Amino acid sequence: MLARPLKDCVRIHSTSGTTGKRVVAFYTQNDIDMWEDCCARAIVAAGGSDEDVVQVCYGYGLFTGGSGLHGGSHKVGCLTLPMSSGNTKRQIQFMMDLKSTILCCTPSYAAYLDETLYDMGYTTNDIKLKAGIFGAEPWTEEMRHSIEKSLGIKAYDIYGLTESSGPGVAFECCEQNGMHINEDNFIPEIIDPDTGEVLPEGQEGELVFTSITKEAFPLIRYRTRDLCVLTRGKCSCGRTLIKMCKPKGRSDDMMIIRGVNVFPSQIETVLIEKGYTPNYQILVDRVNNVDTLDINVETPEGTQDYEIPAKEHSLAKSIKHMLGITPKIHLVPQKSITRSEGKAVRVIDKRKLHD
Ligand code: DLL
Repeated sequence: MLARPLKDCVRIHSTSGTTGKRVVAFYTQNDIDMWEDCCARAIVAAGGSDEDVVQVCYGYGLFTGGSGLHGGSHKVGCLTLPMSSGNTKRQIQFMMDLKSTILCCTPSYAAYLDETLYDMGYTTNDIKLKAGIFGAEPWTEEMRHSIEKSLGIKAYDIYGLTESSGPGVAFECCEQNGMHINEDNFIPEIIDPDTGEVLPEGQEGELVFTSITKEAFPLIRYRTRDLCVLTRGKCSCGRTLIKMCKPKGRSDDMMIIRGVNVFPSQIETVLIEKGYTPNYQILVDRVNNVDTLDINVETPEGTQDYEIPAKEHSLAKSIKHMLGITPKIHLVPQKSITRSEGKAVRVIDKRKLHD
């Protein structure tokens, strides 16, 4: 899929390949410049300027998150901390010592950093963060509010995919209500994932991109598998770029459990609304030809042992209300669910192993 001789290319990035075939994307210098401009716009839209200290905790290396936001931060003239992900206590130390003002990482890692900050005995009074630019995985409005409240920041969404360059295809502005697509570089369309038919503005379907300016790895009506809605309207920030809503999940993320379509984000919404942390694990299996849905959730602080069955029952009832099927809830000890430093793995679908 390379559209330029290799000698014109200056970089590659790649997807992890854990959920399918690994994609290797190539970049010319112009491609890198365009991509970094897109990320710079995201930082400015989140209130960033050359006065800011940007802590980049997306992974560096083959993943596009680290390099993309790093390049954008340079373009804006921010002081850039190329932390990459991991070494969470050190992240907190740098955040305090260098007075980071903008945090860039996955939303699940932001939640982990937040938890670690408090575990280390600090509070938001000890840090100077004002904004976070979080993306690379689906996250709910409930998770946004929870992170904003706990870290005392504004949390902005950012979207992109390796095939399109990386983060920065779309970014949120001060309205925090959908992401502006960089239409001078990417033409978006929404299609019906089953028929391929282009759907009118405002209807939900699969997001498709055509790149206008990419040289080495151009996209022509590239299917992202992300389900979303496009809306064009007046934005209070003054930008006229079309907006995409938060992706509702990937068409290939959707689980069909006992015939019901289930997205992990629906479960996350209920958990956070009911005061649980966003640390959970969804286990799907098939026993005697019947699908089973088990959800491990960490027990809220201060819960007495005798309260656990009632809490599990009440949570199962709320999720049944949302999904129409009853899950088995297991309240597990606090901090027993592995924290993610990059994209969180929330679903283990054992049915795929049997098939
Ligand atoms: O995740 C690029 C990225 C890095 C975006 C950092 C934002 C921040 P991939 O690893 O190729 O690239 O994964 C792309 O991740 O098709 C979506 O399914 C999902 N995704 C990315 N951003 C969001 C988001 C990077 N803001 C795939 N909300 C995409 C929901 C997202 N899903």
